[in-house]
Parts: sequence; structure tokens; C-alpha cells
Amino acid sequence: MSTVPTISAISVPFDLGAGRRGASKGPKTILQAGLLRGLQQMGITAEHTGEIRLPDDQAAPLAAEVNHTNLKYLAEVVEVNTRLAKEVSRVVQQGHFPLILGGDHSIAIGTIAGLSEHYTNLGVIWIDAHSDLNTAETSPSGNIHGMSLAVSLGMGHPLLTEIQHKQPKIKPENIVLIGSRSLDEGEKKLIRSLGIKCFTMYDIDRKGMAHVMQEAIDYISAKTDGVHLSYDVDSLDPLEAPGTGTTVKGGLHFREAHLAVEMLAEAGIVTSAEFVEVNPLLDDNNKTSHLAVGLISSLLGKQIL
Ligand code: EXY
Ligand code: MN
Ligand code: MN
Ligand code: MN
Repeated sequence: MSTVPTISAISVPFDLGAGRRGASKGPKTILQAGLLRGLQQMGITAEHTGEIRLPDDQAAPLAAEVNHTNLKYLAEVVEVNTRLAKEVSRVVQQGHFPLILGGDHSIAIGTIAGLSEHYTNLGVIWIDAHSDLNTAETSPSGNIHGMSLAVSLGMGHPLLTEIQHKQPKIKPENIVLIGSRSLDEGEKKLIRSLGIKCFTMYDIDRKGMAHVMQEAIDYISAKTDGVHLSYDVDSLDPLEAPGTGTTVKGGLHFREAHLAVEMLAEAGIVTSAEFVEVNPLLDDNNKTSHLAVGLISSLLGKQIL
């Protein structure tokens, strides 16, 4: 018998927060790589609640207002995240574990908005080559997937920060960044000024992944009432995860990436998770989708022996 709660997988086939198309095909290939079957074989009850996508009329009423910003596809990002927030909140209410399959990383806005209704001190472990802490003022691209963590802190366009009303959704002291190696100047300033805990690739090289994860777990579990894992597959080295839109050399090795989730499983602290930025159009034989299935299975308790 598994002690893991029922898993409710939510697909978000959305990629307008990213600069390149294709992450919208991520959820389908992750499911086709055998995610649910694998979880069921582990004795876990897992269901797929469906897809969160844009309506056919593409959030038209917001279009005029958003023309005045440099935020790309703002109306669409607002619409899909508003829908996702409601679904995530419903799943938590039901007592199930929300497992969100992206999609580009802008969907963390909706995930965290939905979770924030149920937690007063939500912890967030953000495993990513990037910190996604840009605002319209600091973003070099206007791509909202580079802004989702800042939005969750209450910084950014009001249409984004006001999803599900409560803001900010999370506190800087409840965030841990892991795997960072591509930070913009504005993001570095913010990390320093807010005192956000950040384990860069340098820290991982210097201390080892086991040490970093233990520090992260101790830091976050002491003061939070739930922990969300936001796992961007571009945290891995591009040799391991070629199927993603913003690859950065010098990333996590396969075993480091797995050790992180294995230690989180052992600690038993994670209450929700999302796996984002799998882009099958850029992949090599669905390698990155299979990798995501392996990481999710390990997070939910799969062991080698
Ligand atoms: N920092 C860059 C930007 O804001 O445009 C790149 C962001 C990529 C975001 C990815 C998925 O984590
Ligand atoms: Mn149930
Ligand atoms: Mn990201
Ligand atoms: Mn990233």
C-alpha cells in the first residue's frame, strides 16, 4: 500500500509564455511516455483531470489593454492561469496531490495562485537554470515564463499578480532556488535584496547535491505549511534534457537531478509539483519526456531497490 495521496495530474498544453513554440505538446508526450501506468504500478492511485487550455476566442476582451506593455501574450497568459488556479485549488480541496504537467513555466503563476488559497506559508522549491524573477522593467525578452516567480511574489503586471486576488502568494524567505546558472542583472539584484535562498551550480559543484538538498529541505520545512516543487527541465544539462526551449550548458547531471527528488520523497515534505518546459519539437526521441516520467516517479517514491 502506498502512503502517497491520490495524484491528480493536470495537463496545461500552453506555450505562449515562452519565446519558442512546442512546450504545449509536453503534457501529451509525458503521458504517452507512460506516466500514469508507471505510477499505478507503484501502487499509487493516479488520475488525469483533463487539460487547461485557452477558449477558442483567445481572451479577446483583454487585448486592447495589454497592447501597452512589452509582455508577450499577456491576455492569454492571464486567461490560462486563471483557469489553472481554479483547477489546482479544486484538487487541493478534494485532498488530492496536484501534479501539473506543462507547458512553459508561466503556468507556475496559476499553480501557485491556486495553492495559495490553501496555505498561509507555502514553500516553493524552484529547480531551474533560471530564476524567473524578471518584471516588465528587467526582462530582456518580454516572455512571461521568465517572470512567474516574481509574479508570485506580487511583482509585475496587476492582471498577473491579482489572479485569485490574494497577493503576494508567497514570501521570499519561503523560496529556494536550485540549479541557477543564467540570471539577469535585475534578477540578481532582487535575489540579493530579498534574501532569497539560492543554490547555484557553483554551490552544487562545491558542496555536492546531497548537501545542497539537505540544506534546502531543512531550510524550507522548518517554516512552511506546504511545499510546492516547481521543476523546470532546463535545470538539467542539455545533454540529458535536449527537449527544452532555453537550454543552458553546465546543468544538473542525470543522477543529481534524480537525487534531488529522491531526497524530497524521503523527506516527505512536498505537497504539490509541476514539471515544465518539456518541448517535444526540440527533443531527441522523446528523451526529455521519459526523463520527466523518471523524475516524477522518483519524487512520488520510486526507489532503485
Ligand atoms: N531570463 C530570460 C528571460 O527572462 O527572458 C530567460 C528566461 C527563461 C525562462 C525559463 C524557463 O525558465
Ligand atoms: Mn478522492
Ligand atoms: Mn523556468
Ligand atoms: Mn528555465
